[in-house]
Amino acid sequence: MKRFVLALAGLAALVFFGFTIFFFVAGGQGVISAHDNDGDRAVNNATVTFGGWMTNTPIDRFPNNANTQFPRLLNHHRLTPEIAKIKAGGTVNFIVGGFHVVTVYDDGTKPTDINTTILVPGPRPGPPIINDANRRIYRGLDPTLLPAILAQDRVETVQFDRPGKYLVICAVLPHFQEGMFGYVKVVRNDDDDDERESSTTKTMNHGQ
Ligand SMILES: [Cu+2]
Repeated sequence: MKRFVLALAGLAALVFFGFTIFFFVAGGQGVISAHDNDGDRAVNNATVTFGGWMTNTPIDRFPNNANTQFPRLLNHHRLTPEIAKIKAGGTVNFIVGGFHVVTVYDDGTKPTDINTTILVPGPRPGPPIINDANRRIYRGLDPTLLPAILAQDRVETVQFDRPGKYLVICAVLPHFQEGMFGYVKVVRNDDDDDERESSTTKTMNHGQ
């Protein structure tokens, strides 16, 4: 009987130490993958196409001259993608194609919040430009003042530190009224589901 009790105790001890070792190893891997993720979190950016030259009707912008360089009626007044998702601290590269004004409003601003009766005072060339500064956190370049080479073909890079959902509009009044707006969704570094998936993959790879 005494031997039986000893054997049982031995078995219990083995099971206990087995689990302890298992959790220790599993926990260790978790720490390793968390450290790996820290490196990934530091950098993140998205690309948003801000208008674009359409090809349903052939466009020939070559050679550069006033008649063919900017086919105004053949421009796609949309943001693609409409919602860009980045991590806090990341950047969005707005690739501008056409006569547009990149304008970003603070977290939670809705398109209906924009006062379209406030316009950049004239007289000035081109279409009216929305000038509602309330909650506006970024306004891009005025294409009417840029050299032709940059006026309708350029990149503007905007950085976002704080999590939130930021409204991005084209401030050219008729474009905004057509629906030329989208959002930048900024998530906390530890909020991203994709990151968790890659963490799992990394943990599995560590075991191989
Ligand atoms: Cu526009």
